[in-house]
Formats: sequence, C-alpha cells, structure tokens
Amino acid sequence: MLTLDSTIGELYATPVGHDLADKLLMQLGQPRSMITNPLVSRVKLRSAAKLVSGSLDPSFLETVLDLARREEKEIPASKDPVNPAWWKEAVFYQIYPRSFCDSNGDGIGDIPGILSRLDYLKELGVDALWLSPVYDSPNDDNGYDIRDYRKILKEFGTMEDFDRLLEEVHKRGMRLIMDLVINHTSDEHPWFREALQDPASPKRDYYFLKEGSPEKRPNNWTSFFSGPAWRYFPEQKLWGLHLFSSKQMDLNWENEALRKEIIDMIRWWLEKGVDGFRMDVINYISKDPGLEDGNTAVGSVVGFTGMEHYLYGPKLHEYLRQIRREAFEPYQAFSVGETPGLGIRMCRAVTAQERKELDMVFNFDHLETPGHTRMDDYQYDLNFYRDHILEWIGNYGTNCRLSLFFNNHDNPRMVSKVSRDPKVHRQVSKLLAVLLLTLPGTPFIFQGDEMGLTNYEFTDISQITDVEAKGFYREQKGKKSEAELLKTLNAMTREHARVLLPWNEKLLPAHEGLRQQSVREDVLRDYRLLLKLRKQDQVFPYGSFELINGRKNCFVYRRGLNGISYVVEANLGKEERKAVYPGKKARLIYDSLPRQDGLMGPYAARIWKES
Ligand SMILES: [Ca+2]
Repeated sequence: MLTLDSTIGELYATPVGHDLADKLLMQLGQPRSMITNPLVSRVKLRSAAKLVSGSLDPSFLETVLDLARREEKEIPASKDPVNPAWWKEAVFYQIYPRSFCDSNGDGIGDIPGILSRLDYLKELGVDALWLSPVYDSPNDDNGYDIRDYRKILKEFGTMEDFDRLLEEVHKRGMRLIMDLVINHTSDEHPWFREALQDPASPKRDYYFLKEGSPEKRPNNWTSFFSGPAWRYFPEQKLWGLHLFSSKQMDLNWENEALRKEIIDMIRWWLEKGVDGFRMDVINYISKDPGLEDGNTAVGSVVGFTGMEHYLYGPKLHEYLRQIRREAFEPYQAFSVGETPGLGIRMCRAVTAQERKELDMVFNFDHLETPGHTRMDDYQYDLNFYRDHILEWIGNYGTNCRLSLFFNNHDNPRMVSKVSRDPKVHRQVSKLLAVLLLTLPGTPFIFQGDEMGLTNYEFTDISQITDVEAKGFYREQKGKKSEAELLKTLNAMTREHARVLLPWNEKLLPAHEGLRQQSVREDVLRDYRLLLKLRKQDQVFPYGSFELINGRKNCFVYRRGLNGISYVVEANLGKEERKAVYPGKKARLIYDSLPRQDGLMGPYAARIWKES
C-alpha cells in the first residue's frame, strides 16, 4: 500500500498519482522529466514533503495518497488492433436544442425545429446526434436540472415530437444519443420535494440532506457555480448538497433504491430505441460517505474545495459497472461520459474495454493551454493541442477510444480562442475540421462548427443567460470595473455556444440586438467534403498513426490501413511557411487554402492520398 514511505516514482506509477502530478507540472509549467528523472523518482514522499514544506501543505500529500490508494495498479494500454464498433466509425453531432432551430418563432429552439433540419444533417454526413437535455426542467441550468426524466420540456415540444424525431433519425440511417444527467436533479423533482417535506420518506436518503443550524454548513465544499455547495432549507432545518447551482441537488448514489430508479429510467429510454447516452459529470456520482471537509490546500490548487471527495469516488467503478450491466448491455447502448478532472490514466480506468464501465469519455485537458483557465482572456496555441493529442494517441491504448472535440455547449468557440483576427477565422475553422476528422478517435462536431461560427461580442450582461456566468458576475461585481468584467465574460461564457444558429430569423429576447453571424458557405462545403472523405474507407476511424513532423507550427502525420494511406499537413501558426511534405507521388485531395507558390498560408491544412 502507498504510504509516506513510498517513493515519488511509486506514486507516479498509479493512475491517480500520475494524472495529478502531470496536472500540477503542467500548471507550474514544468516538464515531466522533473518527476521521471531517477534522482527524483527514488525520493521518498516523506522527504519530498519536507523539501517543499512551506510551499506545499503537508496534508496535500496525504489527500493525494488517499486518492491514489483507490487504484494502485496501472490499467495496461493495449497495442492490439482496435475492435470495431459503430461508434468508432461514426461522426457525432451535438445539438443544443435551445439554440439549434426554432420552429415557431418564439426564439427558443425546439424538437420540431430539429426535425426540420434532419435532412441537412444527413446531407452534412454525420452519423449520430447527441441531444443535450430535452427533459422537463425549470431551466435553472438550461435543462441540466431535470424535474421529470420521462417528460419533454414544454418549450421543446411533446413526447410525440420526440418519438417522431427518434423515428426520423433512424429512418435516415442515423443514431440518437440522449444526455443523461444523473449526478443531480432539480430541486423541483418530485423525489426531492418528497425528500424535503417528509422525514419518514425513503426518498430523504436519495439526496444529501443533513440536519443542522443555519450557522453551520455540514462541510466546506464549494459549488462549481460560485459560493458554498450547501443550501439551507429553513422550514425543515435541513442542509442540501449541490455541487452545481442551488437548484441542482446532488443524488446519493449510496442508496440502492435510488440507483434502481435511475436504471429503470435509463431502460425506459432504451426501450424507446435511443442508441446511447452522454453522461453528465458522471465521475462525480460517488461521494466519500463521511462528507468530510475538503482539503483547503487542494481546494486552492484546483479552485474548488472538496473535489477530492467525489472526483474519483470510492464506488465510481462499481456504479458505472452496475449501470452498464443492468441498463446498457441488454440494449447494446453506447455511453460517453463527461469526466472533468480525470487525466489519461484515470480515463483509461473508466473506459478500457475490459473494465466494462464506459465506452468513451470527454477529457477537457486540451481546451486551455498550461497556466490558463477558461476565465482568462488569452490566445490558444495549437502547438499545445498537437503535443496533447500526441500524448493521448501514443499512450491511451487501443483498449480505449479517444473522443475528439474542440467545442461543446460549455465552452466558447475554439476558433476565436486560436485567433482574434476575423480574417483568419475561416482558415482556423477548416484547420480544426481537418484535425477533428482525420486524427485517430471519434469526432464530435458541435452545432455551428460546420458553419464556421465564432464567438459573439456581448455588449451587456443582460445578453448573457448562462447561470455560471451570472454567478461569476455576482461574485466579481464591485471588485472589478464593469468593462473588465464584460471582457472576462466575453472570453469565458458558455453563452457563445448558446445563441440560436444563423438560420433562425428571430433570436431569444435576451439576445436581441446581438449581431447575428452568417453561415460561412466555404466552411460548410469543406465539412461536407471531409465527412465524405472519411467515409471512403476505414483509414481514419481505424488506421495507424505516424507522426512525420511535429516541430513548431507543424503537424504532419500519416494515417494508413490495408495499403491505403493519407498524409495530413497542418500549419498551426499564423505565419506562412514552407510545406514539409513534398507529396511527390501523392495526390492532393484537400487544400484549405490553395496557393501557387507551394507555401502553406496561415492555419492552412492539406490532405494527400499516397496510395
Ligand atoms: Ca420554439
């Protein structure tokens, strides 16, 4: 067992030790060799703690050890050929229903709107749709606060609309996966209402409801949406845990009856014929039963206090296996988990095929460059993405499947992070499309990527409806000038991804006056072309990967399978440069920015077919 007498190297050999150390090194801007160096890796943790005492709280290491002990053995990365599966060949397209397509002019996207665009999606060439929540919800967090798991939100339509959507998706040979939000429910969910009102109800144990006085919170955990993670209910003299907004009450997965209810609900949707689920913050479902105080030293590093008690909880693997065994497996359903905070080795522990937990996960480590968070207004260097993805391609293992994405409903658009210069945006959009669709893994397009959409310019806080941004604003108001706050909000807010797509004539009342973008037809055309290319053979989903050149601003690689091979060359920088790949015997099949002089223009991308 790991103790303070174990060495740094032994700690680094565990999935948790490895991922946390890597994250810390990255934040400090230090190379990994700082730990793998034998002189360092042989040092006992006890001595290391002494060396850094003063800069690192000793309890920090204890907390890391506690977490690392949960999984002391490395899960091996396989090098065997990839097992085929439909979701490894598919290209997914994420629909955020509220801002996708509005059919009745109320400014809110809806299911009939999605239905009206299915031919567009089919023609685009995507294979599966991921629908962000469409369940009944008071919309405190745009549907990620579910009031009724078996009902459709009125603004989005009816269950008949949904059934028709599923049927029409299937009719077109596409698949549909739903969002599954089971770490928490809305405080308006009947389970929670009953739990709160009736002390004798078995539902009381479905949540974390703790008796106490208003002065003393059960622990010091903080919420991801600002402030403490506890809400007080004065009438009942109860504290309720909410890691997210105060209307999103965390479910207690320790309770067997709760787990059964959730599994029944999942099966109910699978019985309808949905093809799988994207599982919201799924790695948070198992909390340390003691609900002890979070380590404040850890809290100050990660930004949220208490995370070590649920990031990689003691029964996470057990619960994931139960869901898979009892709900997914009987229906051969696909699963992709949102797993914030897990690094490569921890992700492997929940997705390696022999573990029988999740099919894939979304890891977010590539979304910000080292030393930055989403709260920072900075320019993203794609050289970092290249190094990040090379690390995952090289080390994740063929028993795991990479998910590829640059955007989702929780982030501003990557294209605007890479460059602020509107003149190069279409090039960056195409470059990201090429990487997304030709690197090894399963791509997820976010609605509007294919239109070349960029970030919006919000001119007033009233234009931002996102609960996270509003919480941030409340917390910072008065500490910084309004202009500074608006600048930060423009850099970080999820609202960028939540404005109705440009084919809608009328925007949400809050977004009125916002300058709507137009579809960049050449980006759309290139997406169609690249998606078509991806379908010609199985090289991109399953082929080998070989790095040809990974120097500054270069990303040149070969993908090959059964005698067919392609070379992709990308210019990751804003300066033009000489092409690296001569392409003498190859055929140029895609060029995002054709030029006579052979140079690669800013953010240009080319694809060659060698044989
Ligand atoms: Ca509508």
